[in-house]
Amino acid sequence: MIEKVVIANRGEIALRIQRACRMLGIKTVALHSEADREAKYVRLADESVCIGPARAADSYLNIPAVISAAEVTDAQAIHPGYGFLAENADFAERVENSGFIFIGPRPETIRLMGDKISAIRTMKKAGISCVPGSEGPLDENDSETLKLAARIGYPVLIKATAGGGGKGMRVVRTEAALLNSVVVTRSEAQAAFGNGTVYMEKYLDNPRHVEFQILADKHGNAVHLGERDCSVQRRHQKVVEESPAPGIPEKLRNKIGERCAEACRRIGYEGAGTFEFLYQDGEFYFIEMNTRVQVEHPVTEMVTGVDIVKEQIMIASGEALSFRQKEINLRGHAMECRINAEDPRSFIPSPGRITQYHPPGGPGIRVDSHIYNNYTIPPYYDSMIAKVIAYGETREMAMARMRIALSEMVVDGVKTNIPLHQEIMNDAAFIAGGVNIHFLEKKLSTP
Ligand code: MV4
Repeated sequence: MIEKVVIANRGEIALRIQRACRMLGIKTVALHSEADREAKYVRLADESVCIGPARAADSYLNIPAVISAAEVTDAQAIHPGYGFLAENADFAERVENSGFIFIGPRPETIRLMGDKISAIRTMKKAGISCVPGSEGPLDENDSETLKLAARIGYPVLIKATAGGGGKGMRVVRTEAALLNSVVVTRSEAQAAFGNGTVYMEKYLDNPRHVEFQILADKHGNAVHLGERDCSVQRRHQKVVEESPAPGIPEKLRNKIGERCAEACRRIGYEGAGTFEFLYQDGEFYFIEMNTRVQVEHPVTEMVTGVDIVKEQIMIASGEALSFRQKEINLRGHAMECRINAEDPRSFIPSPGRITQYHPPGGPGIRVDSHIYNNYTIPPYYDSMIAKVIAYGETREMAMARMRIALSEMVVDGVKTNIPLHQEIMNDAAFIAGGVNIHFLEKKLSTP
């Protein structure tokens, strides 16, 4: 059994993981950089270890330092959170080879899903529909590439197999532009990821980003926890997420969710995971799988009542899931606003000292945040300072509570995107529900 967990992360997720550990009676070790000495998650942990200088590459990404911290504190397991080392298969492997439990899927699974071509191949075999495209990498045979694009139909998208999250992609609208785009995407991917392998998909013009949450244990049990709509984004950074996705028929949700769970059983997936889909014209197309807990997991927790981080730890310690699919019922609606310390119009980060902090509250409001009065937001990391999550019996109720929460929330001393969230919550298209991935950028470009 796990008695002590090292939390290899910072900020709100470090605090979130501590809370799950506490629920299980597990001791926590906070790791921190020199810039995070005063952090709340360090103060609240049972123990803490400074693992290096402010720069993430010298601390939160320093694999030997993280593993040494687990050794000196005599911990049994390491939780990577999201970002940093969370989807680094080599890290997971070194954690296991050093005798610790990695709280997440097996290293081979992380590696399989980290390569988008092998992820798509795997899911296609498991009966999950994918975007029409190349069956694998594009080769050096230009006439084959041209033929393929003609068969798929323009526009097409060239994607790097090592990419994801929006890096290493290129839309191609005409045959004349195709071969040059392949060359350019390949060399960009080689430079960015050390892997120039690219593949082709039909470019979907106005999809929504809808993702399914799954949990799978080491005993062959897997369930889905419904879906989240994450279409409100800017430059591949999600801004608002909600569950369930507006307008998805229950039968379709159950069908896609069950296929995801079945795919997990087939590949022996272990832990929490997310299947990312594009949803357009009533059809789901799988694009990527995330093998970590996600920032937006609370909206799923609110509508299912499942503590996803607690389940991750229980699964890693070898326990069987304590519930079956039929015991998972989606109830009500939840919405999350990511509060960033940034200029609400220019999006330039706004680090510095928080002179006043008043979090919102009341029925159906959850705030996941590591900030406090007089806390200084360091300039080295992500600018997200809080997640405000609103629950309601209906989407309208959740939105109404979110508007009140945003109006109550005070963060002084730094700029925040709270005004942007207020605009979104009052936007007619957003209120109607079901906006696509271009909604926010279009809204921001119209004066
Ligand atoms: C696509 C697409 C349209 N067609 N694939 C962007 C990040 C990566 N996760 C996949 N992405 C996309 N893949 C096809 N075949 C449009 C996007 C996309 C996107 C996807 C989800 C959320 C936001 C997005 C913003 C721009 C482009």
